[in-house]
Amino acid sequence: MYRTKQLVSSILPLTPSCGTEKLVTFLTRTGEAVRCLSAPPPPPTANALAAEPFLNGSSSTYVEEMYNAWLMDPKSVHSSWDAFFKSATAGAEPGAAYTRPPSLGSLKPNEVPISALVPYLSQEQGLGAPQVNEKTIDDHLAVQAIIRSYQIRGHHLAALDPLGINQADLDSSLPPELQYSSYNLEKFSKMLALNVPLHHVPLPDSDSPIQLIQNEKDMNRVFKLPATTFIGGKERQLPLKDILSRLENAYCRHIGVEFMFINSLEQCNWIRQKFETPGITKFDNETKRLILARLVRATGFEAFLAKKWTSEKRFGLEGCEMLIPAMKTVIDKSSELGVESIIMGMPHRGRLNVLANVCRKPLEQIFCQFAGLDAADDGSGDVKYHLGTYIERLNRVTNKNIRLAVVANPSHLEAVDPVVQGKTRAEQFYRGDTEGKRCMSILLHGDAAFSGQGVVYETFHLSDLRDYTTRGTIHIVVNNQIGFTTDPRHSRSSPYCTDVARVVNAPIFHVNADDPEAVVHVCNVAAEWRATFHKDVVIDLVSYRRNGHNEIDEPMFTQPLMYKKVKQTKNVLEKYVGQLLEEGIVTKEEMDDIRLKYDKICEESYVNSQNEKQIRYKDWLDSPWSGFFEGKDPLKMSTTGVHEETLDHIGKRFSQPPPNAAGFVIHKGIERILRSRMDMVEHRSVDWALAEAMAFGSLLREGIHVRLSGQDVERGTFSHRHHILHHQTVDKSIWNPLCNLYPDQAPYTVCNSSLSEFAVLGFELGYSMTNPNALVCWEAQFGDFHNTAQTIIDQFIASGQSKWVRQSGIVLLLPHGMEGMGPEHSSAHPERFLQLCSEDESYFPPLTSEFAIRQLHDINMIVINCTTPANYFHALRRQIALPFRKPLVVMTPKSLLRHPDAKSSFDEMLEGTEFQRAIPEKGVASQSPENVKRLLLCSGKVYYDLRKAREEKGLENDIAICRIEQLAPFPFDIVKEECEKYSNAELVWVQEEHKNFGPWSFVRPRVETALGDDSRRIKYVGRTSAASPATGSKNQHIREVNSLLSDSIAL
Ligand SMILES: Cc1ncc(C[n+]2csc(CCOP(=O)(O)OP(=O)(O)O)c2C)c(N)n1
Repeated sequence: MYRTKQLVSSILPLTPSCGTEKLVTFLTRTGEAVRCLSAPPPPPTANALAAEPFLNGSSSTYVEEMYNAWLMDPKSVHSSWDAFFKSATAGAEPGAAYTRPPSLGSLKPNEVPISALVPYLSQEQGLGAPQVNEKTIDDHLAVQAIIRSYQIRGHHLAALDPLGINQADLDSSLPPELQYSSYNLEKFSKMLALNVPLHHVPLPDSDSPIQLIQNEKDMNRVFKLPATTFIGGKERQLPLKDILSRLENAYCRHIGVEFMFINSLEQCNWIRQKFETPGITKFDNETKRLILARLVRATGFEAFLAKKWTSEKRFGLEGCEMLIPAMKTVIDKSSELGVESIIMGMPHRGRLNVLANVCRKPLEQIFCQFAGLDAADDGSGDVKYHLGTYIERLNRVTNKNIRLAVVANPSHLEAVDPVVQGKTRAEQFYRGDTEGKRCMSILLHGDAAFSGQGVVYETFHLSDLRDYTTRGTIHIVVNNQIGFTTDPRHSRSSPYCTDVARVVNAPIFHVNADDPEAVVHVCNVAAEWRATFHKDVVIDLVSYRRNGHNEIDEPMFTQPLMYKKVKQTKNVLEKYVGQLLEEGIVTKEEMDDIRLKYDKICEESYVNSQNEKQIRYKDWLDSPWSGFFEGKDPLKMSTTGVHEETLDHIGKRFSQPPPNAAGFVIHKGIERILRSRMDMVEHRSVDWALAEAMAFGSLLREGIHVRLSGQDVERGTFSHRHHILHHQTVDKSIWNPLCNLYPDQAPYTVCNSSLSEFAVLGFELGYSMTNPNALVCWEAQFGDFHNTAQTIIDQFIASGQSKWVRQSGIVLLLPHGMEGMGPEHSSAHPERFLQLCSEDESYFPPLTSEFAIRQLHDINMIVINCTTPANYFHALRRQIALPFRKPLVVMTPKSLLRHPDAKSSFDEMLEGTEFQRAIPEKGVASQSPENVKRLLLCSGKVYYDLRKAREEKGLENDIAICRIEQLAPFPFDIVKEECEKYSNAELVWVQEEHKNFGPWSFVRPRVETALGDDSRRIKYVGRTSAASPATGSKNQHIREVNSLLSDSIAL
């Protein structure tokens, strides 16, 4: 293996991007001797590549495999390869070492006939090459090419569609590599038909090798098998007819395996072995009976629902009932291999069946969902096929405990994918399951959604990232070959609906879902693949949909021919029963008994469900936080201020260079930043970055895990954070001061994410769902980019608790501010978050001591736009101090990160201090409020501009400014108090954003509610309404700012 690597690395790329080229160069050099092998050859010229058309990416892998096999045993490869490698390693002239294998068709102008090899081979007698018969080389190479062609493209021929009308790859043509006529095996022609029992549906104009190789004599010729096939079992050579029939069996029956694009020989060989080994798909009778029993339940469940609720939508599984045995197989096998917890995400199709028969959720609870009962707990609930569940039970097959969770999801297909991944990752983290051996995820997809929704691609791209990987997800596609009413040919441009998975080198197992044993085989292989390589894998259950999109839809309107065929097709249970009866594995009586038993179970549960008077949303919770709420006063919060010593300790650690400073070279600019941080600490003050570090650090000290994720968050988009220091001369050598604050602190993770908002925010949301005692923050590069993750915000963050009683304390950090950076780097659109807040604009809650916390308790999420680092510090800490969890949306600053006035003293963060929902005027105006002519209410950075403008005009006595730090829930009480205090003042709301953006429309009715009488109004000062959030012109921006500032203070 090592030698292989050495040679291959000398002929394969040293740089990752030009792998094939270097091998090509080696094989096509025209002047230099082979002894130059150890020196990297120059990049190939276009001519050199054109000279050897066989050298494409996959053939170079093939050559590599041949070489690998040759090294282990020169006799294991065909003598032509033996000769080739001997001469190549002995220094043959370029072009002399290699002659083209037999042509796949007629010779092209630049192709070399095999005969050209013969003189060279005879010269090489001294090297021990055997006398080679040209025809033997031709035929062996042709057979090897055929074997490889089946491995690469056999799936195109597989009979995957249970209806027998569509090709899963949307292409009915036969790949030329699998046409006998493509190979120059002239002597095999004029032959008799070979009678190989093929079970797949014959292709139109069938021209596959097996059907066209017709010479009984040649079919009996024995060929040596290359090391890259396992069809021989223990045999190292086989007659041609066996080679072909075994290849057909492995690759062209009911399983189509796509894997040859994977750039790992070990992984390719692993898969070949799992599908090619003779007899590997055979099951014992016990397993067959288990598959049957599971199929009975899957089918019986849908039939029962259909019987009881004829006109209810349930998005039944009919046509793909094998999903249930498939999932159960994946779970059994994974449990056997050590997995203890499985987190699942899935769409509507078959969801109730999965809950009933995979998770074994009590049937009573499922049936109650059809009864339209009221809920016993708070919340608005969701339709039954969106709800989650969590169950811990004994896996009867492995006799081990297993935890199964199905994550609740919205209608938005695939949006749950990253959420599941984040939740899985978090669970692995808390279990210390660093290799993903104990906890894993399964994602289910519909065929149309899998290829259509971009978040699938975004989620795949998280699969191999250090801080986001879940060490392999098993994807199962319920490929019913239709999306609502749309045919696949109109819903995707890729051949298969699964092609998106190829980007991460995931093997894809297409399987005819009407062949239960084939399905179970691929599921076992998928689970083993995950356990072995910890990489994603896809199972494509090619099936059909027996009913319309839902049970009330008429599919004949749009797919008349398909549905004609559906009506003529027996369900998979009937087919499998037929097979097992024929094989004598079950009797008809037994079958009737099994069916009746399940029907009885359903009936009994149905009767019990009739006694239920209420449903409980809590029964459908996917992430129970056992112990978190118990014994807590829901309206009592712990303090957020900390000891001076803590601030000092964290501040100093955060400001120090790495401990081995002499050996760890940091950038001069970082040295300056650290010095200025240290200076602040010594003067007991903090800027934004320091306050954030102190919030994180103090939570870590208290045992709270903190995770900060997003694009470029390690440094910070605005180069202010620098949580990771990089050694300037040693690659990958880094220092993370916040991981090194206290010996017994909780772990801190800060990680630059992929360039995705949808998947990464979804991931962090999922991460936050696992454990309430963690601070999980996602930062957008600029606030407005959150809109590509809008589904996560609307469907999960804003409404998750109400729909699914699921809480999350996730923090969204959204850089916001109108600073002349153009339309897309200015506004984080606070108005959108405010509009999603559930608070009633005209309800002034009772003024009790619990006013603030009750507001937090009752709202769906918190939106803040603070002006001081200390307030940011308290807001972050408050996320954990609360006795419940709410998402927190923070409009974070840009220029304020370095604004000399935007600093706080340690005094504002010490014990006894807390988050300030609003910061009233504290200057001279507050001492003579009756003289104040105008009270400006504002939020965020504009405060500093207003303060400066007021000062420049000497209006400190006339104008008071009150900052609304927490926009939602709205500080009605403080605003009321301030307005009453300045009873003679005109009330003005000032914002930087255009009138139709920003908080104005949210604030206005609330100020009016706070005022409580109609005599006083609040006036707007700010930019006018606009289509674009900000101008692209610097000058116009300055004009707009000047205008709004002068209007604000114009008395
Ligand atoms: C993001 C999104 N867009 C549109 C829809 C509406 N919709 C619901 S189901 C469906 C078809 C889904 O087809 P497929 O993924 O093949 O799953 P199937 O229903 O066939 O099981 C569509 C378009 C949706 N739910 N989510």
